[in-house]
Amino acid sequence: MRIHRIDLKLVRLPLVRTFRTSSSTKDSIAHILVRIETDSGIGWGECASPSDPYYCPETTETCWHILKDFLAPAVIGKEWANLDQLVDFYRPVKGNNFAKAGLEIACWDALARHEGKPLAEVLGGTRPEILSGVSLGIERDLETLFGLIEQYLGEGYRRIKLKIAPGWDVAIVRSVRERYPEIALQVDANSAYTLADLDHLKQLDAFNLLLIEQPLAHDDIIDHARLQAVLRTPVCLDESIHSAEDARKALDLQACRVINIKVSRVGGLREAKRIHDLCLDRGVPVWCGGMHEFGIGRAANVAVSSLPGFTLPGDVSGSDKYYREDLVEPPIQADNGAVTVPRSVGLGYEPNEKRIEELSLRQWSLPA
Ligand code: OSB
Ligand code: MG
Repeated sequence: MRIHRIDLKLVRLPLVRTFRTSSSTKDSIAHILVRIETDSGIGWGECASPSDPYYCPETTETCWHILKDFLAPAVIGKEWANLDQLVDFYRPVKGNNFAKAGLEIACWDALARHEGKPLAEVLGGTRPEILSGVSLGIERDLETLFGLIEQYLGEGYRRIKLKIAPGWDVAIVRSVRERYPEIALQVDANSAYTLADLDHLKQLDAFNLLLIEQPLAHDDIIDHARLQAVLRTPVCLDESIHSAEDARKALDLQACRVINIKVSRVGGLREAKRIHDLCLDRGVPVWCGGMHEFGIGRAANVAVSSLPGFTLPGDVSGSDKYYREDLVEPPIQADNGAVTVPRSVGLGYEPNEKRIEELSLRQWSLPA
């Protein structure tokens, strides 16, 4: 397979609801779409980097730069038969995983379409449907949060994740747990705490949480191990894990008992699968995290979530949780908290090219 054309398109969509975490606030999402043409068909990918460097060091603009000036030139015109060979062409590029994932997903889509198979099947997925939860941001007050929980439980979502931060943590979680004693509930701190908060964080042990996600620094696995040693609740790492090697080291250190696998944070589906395989081998549960992807990136999340080790509900919600109108047909739908894994070829959802064209704020192509 040979890529002879690469198009980058920057698209922005308003979120149906402002999303606030301990590290950022956003009311719209701008992602770079990657479209490739190969000698055996096309492929689509999505670069799900936030616009600001508050979740990770990358931004939309660094992704644009790395894709345009390094990744696209590294792969164009080269012959490859599988993703291992493709990834080798840009191996010299360190880091920049969100940029890499955008291109890599497009290559998986092209490969799956070429083989005439659904992406999930090419990855080795076994689940006919995946389990969905929702991630709820920090809200103005508890009543507003209750309203949202009520809505999503009503829609059948299988678990609720609450964003927490100092001032919006123990008391909020206690109230939610008192109101909903039985629901699957977890929290995500996005690195809002340090070991100085250890006694405070220990209070979360009282609420029967599935896990506490990334309580400490984005680049730490040492302090997380110290925290996990005194917490009953499983620690789940998000920001700290960029590769299967990171996952191995974190598990060896007992820095966590669960891993959130985000396709974009780890540089694509190939590395996501490697982390999955490692965790499955070690009996460590994983789930699929999200970055408010449009339908293209979320289709990749659906496909990877079909692997057998994704035993916990993920942040792969229906399109309507995020956008009034998504970029794919049909929109991604969660029925009773489950998304059916598509059986059609490639990503399994068709990008609406006309709408994408209309919405593109900036375009770049190689060759020009
Ligand atoms: O930490 O998981 C996170 C969104 C943007 C950046 C970081 C995170 C999130 C979410 C929402 O929690 C996940 C989603 O629904 O796509
Ligand atoms: Mg997270």
